[in-house]
Amino acid sequence: MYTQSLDQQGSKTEHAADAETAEQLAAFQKRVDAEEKIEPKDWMPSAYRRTLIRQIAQHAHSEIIGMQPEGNWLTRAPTLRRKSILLAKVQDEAGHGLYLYSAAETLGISRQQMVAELLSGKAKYSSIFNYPTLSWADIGAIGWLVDGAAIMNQIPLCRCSYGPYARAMVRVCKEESFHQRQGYEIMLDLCRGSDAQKEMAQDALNRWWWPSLMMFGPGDAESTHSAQSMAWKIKRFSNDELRQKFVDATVPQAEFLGLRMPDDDLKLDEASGHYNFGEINWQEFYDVLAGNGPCNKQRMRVRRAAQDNGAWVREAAEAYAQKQAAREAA
Ligand code: BYC
Repeated sequence: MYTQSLDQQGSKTEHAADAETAEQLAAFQKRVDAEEKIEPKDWMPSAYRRTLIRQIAQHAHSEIIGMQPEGNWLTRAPTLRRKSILLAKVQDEAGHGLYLYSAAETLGISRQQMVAELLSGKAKYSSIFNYPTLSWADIGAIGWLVDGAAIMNQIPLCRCSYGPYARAMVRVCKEESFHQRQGYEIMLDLCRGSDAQKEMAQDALNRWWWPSLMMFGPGDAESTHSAQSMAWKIKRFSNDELRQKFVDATVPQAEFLGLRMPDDDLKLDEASGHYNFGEINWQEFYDVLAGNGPCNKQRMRVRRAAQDNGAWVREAAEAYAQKQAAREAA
């Protein structure tokens, strides 16, 4: 019912898009500049609504697809403690996906439509989840680097101008912070272990470092949405600014582990206090976005199968809800 009324509101807004006046746009920008939160029933430019739906849906899909690489190690975690922690983490990712789908629904798109766009290949999800998890150390590297990069990107999203997204991010960030620590703890244990374990940690770092840097998106000159998203205070920092912050925070952590970063050009610039780093292989990034990463096809195949295999659960839940509603109405 709630979603339906928002859907109608959404279509009216689309219909009225041509009629957006300079006064409306200026008044909206004034609210954003004054750091007021924009709420679902407030007037907003249709392009602001579209940008948020695109970004939040992509973010939600990333959380859901992101369960796959880690899920791969649930049955092979080395101890019961590690298995229960990993189970909780993967379950958290599902929860993040659900908060985010709910936040996007407040903009007038249905969950079914978002899922359909993911399954048809129209909607993107984060490039990082198209890489394989080949060893247990990859679970450590994902927590340390992937969740670490995610936190760097998501802490500023807690101040996003759109209220429901900003509020969802507060809880997500608290959980991501725990995820990052569990990943670093795995890396620390491996690095304090045997030579073979340390080598496994180094190999995971070698494979995950560059894809983690790509998570922040293309460089600022190539980023199509950044300028407008920053003006609307959806994004608070550019892709390159966040990438630099991540590098600066992570290099000392690698040093503490006693691991080498797989980048010969990485060097601290004493004057700025920032690390200079080597050229990212953007061709690889765009290949992954085009569906040609090492695991794109597998990720989508598994997601489609999960959708099909879960159809009976959705049907049963809907039948139950209808039965309850009919009882209440009687
Ligand atoms: N992968 O203009 P730009 C997690 C696309 S989940 C794929 O800079 P924007 C976790 C971009 O969509 C982490 N596509 O875009 C879960 C655009 O294409 P379209 C996910 C990417 O939106 C489980 C085009 O490139 N986090 O933490 O201003 C386990 C041009 O880019 C990527 C989020 O989703 C990419 N990496 O900035 C563990 C955070 N980068 O849409 C951990 C929310 C760019 O025009 N999202 N593209 O066809 C954001 O902050 C922003 O959307 C981005 C990109 C910084 C990612």
